Amino acid sequence: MFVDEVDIHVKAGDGGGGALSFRREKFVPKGGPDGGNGGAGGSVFLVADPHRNTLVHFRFNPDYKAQRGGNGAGALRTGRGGRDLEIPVPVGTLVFKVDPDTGEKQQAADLTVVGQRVLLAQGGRGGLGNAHFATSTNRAPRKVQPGEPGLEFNLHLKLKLLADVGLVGYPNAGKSTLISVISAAKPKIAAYPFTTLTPNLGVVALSGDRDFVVADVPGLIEGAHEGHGLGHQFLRHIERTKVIIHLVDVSSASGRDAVEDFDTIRKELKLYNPELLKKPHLVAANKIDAVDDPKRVTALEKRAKKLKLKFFEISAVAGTGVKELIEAAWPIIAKARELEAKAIAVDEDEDEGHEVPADYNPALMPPLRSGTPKKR
Ligand SMILES: Nc1nc2c(ncn2[C@@H]2O[C@H](COP(=O)(O)OP(=O)(O)OP(=O)(O)O)[C@@H](O)[C@H]2O)c(=O)[nH]1
Ligand SMILES: [Mg+2]
Repeated sequence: MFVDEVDIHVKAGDGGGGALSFRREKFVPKGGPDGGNGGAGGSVFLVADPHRNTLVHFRFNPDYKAQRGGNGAGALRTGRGGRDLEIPVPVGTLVFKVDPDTGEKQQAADLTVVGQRVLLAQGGRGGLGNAHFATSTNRAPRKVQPGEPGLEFNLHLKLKLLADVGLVGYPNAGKSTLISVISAAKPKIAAYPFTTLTPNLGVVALSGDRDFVVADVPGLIEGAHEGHGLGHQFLRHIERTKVIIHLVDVSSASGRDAVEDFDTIRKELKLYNPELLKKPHLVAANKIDAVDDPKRVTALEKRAKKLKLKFFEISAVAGTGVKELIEAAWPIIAKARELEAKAIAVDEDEDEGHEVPADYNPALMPPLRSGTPKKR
């Protein structure tokens, strides 16, 4: 099951309480306070895991809690620290903090890199034991602190897959067939529309160490923006792609007008997000093996050329022209990756010399519970 939006609740561990204790040894009367501090509660992190590509596991487990810190003990023993909780999420997961009162969402993180680890809820600090409060005038303090509560949040997770190439087209155009030919993905393929109900990802390996990720999204039809067919709901998964391959069925058997189909899909893309049309597009006339009226192909080619888009004739089933198509996508991907790498390098340079304030709280958001934890 493919799930790309979920609500979860996370809670960091509470800090352990400080201990109230006095040293008791034979022949040492009034041994003095020796209550140790409580341990810190565990924090909650999200980690981008390349082996996940849906949020489905959250559907059944919406609550996450890190371990609390242990209480302090006599003989100045500090409580053990609570274990941190790491929650794996697919790469491309956006995290929003949900205001418990208004339901308003505010973006808190975007996990775009494999292994990226984001602190979401900081564990509470441990309370101080009575040993801490001993002074020259109060040598037997009975004061201890409770542990600080761990922060907790309501979160909304939204997946925007990170693929290099997005495959779009009418239902039945052959998108799933193409992804099954160029990658190891094995989506369902059938001779009826809306075979694909959720996006599929595939890795395409070219010669050398070149590879990229393709997303096959469910077919679009006219009026998708109004919810027709499967609607626009999956288009956000191609918003972050670097290239769009627009597949058009030009076979005579389809009984469809290739140019009309092509224009309809472009219109739907634009209605969803005009930026989608600004991405590089490659137009692929598919099912070239089943064409008996070549005019269908030339008309589409003319339309593509008019828009200054590269045009390919392919047969996903027979493999004709497929290599040329994916090789044409590569330079665009390579260039975009280079620009991305540069942008990250610039970011890192700018980070240099930034001073982190001493009271910096790495918790990304203000706490859910009312009132902030007590200052010490
Ligand atoms: N003759 C011919 N048939 C093809 C070709 N590519 C795909 N088909 C057939 O077209 C039909 C639809 O293919 P799919 O790959 O399921 O199409 P899709 O675009 O993924 O369709 P949806 O998931 O419904 O949007 C299947 O019967 C395929 O065998 C091709 O190059 N030539
Ligand atoms: Mg399909």
